[in-house]
Amino acid sequence: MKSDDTQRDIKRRDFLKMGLGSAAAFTLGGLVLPVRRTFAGGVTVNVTLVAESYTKTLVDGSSVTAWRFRNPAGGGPGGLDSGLVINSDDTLNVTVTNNLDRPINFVVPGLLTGTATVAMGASRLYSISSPAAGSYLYRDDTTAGIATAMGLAGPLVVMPAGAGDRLYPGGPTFDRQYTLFLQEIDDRLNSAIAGGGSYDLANYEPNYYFLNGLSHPGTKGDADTRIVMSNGEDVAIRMINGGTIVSPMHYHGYHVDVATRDRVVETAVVAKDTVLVRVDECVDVILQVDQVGMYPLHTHYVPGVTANGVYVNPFGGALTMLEAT
Ligand SMILES: [Cu+2]
Repeated sequence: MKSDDTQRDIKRRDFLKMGLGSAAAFTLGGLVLPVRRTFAGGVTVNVTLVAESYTKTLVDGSSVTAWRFRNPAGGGPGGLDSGLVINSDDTLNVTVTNNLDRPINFVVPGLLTGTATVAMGASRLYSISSPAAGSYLYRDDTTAGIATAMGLAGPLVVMPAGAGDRLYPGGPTFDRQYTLFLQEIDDRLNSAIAGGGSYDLANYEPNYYFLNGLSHPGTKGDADTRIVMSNGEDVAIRMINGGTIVSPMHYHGYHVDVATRDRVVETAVVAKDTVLVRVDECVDVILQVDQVGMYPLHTHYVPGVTANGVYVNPFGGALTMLEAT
């Protein structure tokens, strides 16, 4: 689908509506991360995350009660209310304050599991030292998936110490990097949980889809979520699935090389147009920009580019733009 009519239509429309965006640093957890930088590193990073319920406005104007980790010191990429960037020789101290209606915990698959819960109204310290470089997510694992489905999750990026332009020590270099945090909402679940009820995840069928907490067209209007590039660059894109369903992410206009899946280096690298991102999985890819233009990047699960099953604007879900000049 590199040059289908739909894509050309979107491209024309977007050029008319958007103009050209500027290159974006991404801001996570109150730490500004320029796209290419070597950190001093070796420091202790202290962060507070407040687990809380809030009202999330959806792209079709409806709203739901959702859960989030909110960092009072600053939000994550896009519409996320937290997101963390540290260096691989740092120590990360996360104090979780639980303002939800049940105990939760804080885990980082691949780094920190089996942690103690934090009771309602209480706070607990979770600590990580010298993590391996790569992309991670944090979430709860004591509510049988309900908290994650409610949105209680966020991205953690660990940069290799002394090599801020690489995904991992000795790995491929990049000129820019972006993080796309994949989530979705089944508003029936959110309503049931917010109302004090329960929900059988066997019936889970999401109807709203997000990249960095945003749905199209909010995605392409956001400096963290619109993938702005220059011809000739290598761009790292971290796709982190903090949701509850698998997402096949389709790149128009370009092929990408999968560098790592869950921090494991991909050995048989084949240029791909569509990359599967499983639940809980972090897939880092390198996009070699070999042409100028504007192309969509989206989930190829068709309900995922709608809002409650309806095409709006003309899409309403997990779709953003790749834009190279
Ligand atoms: Cu496509």
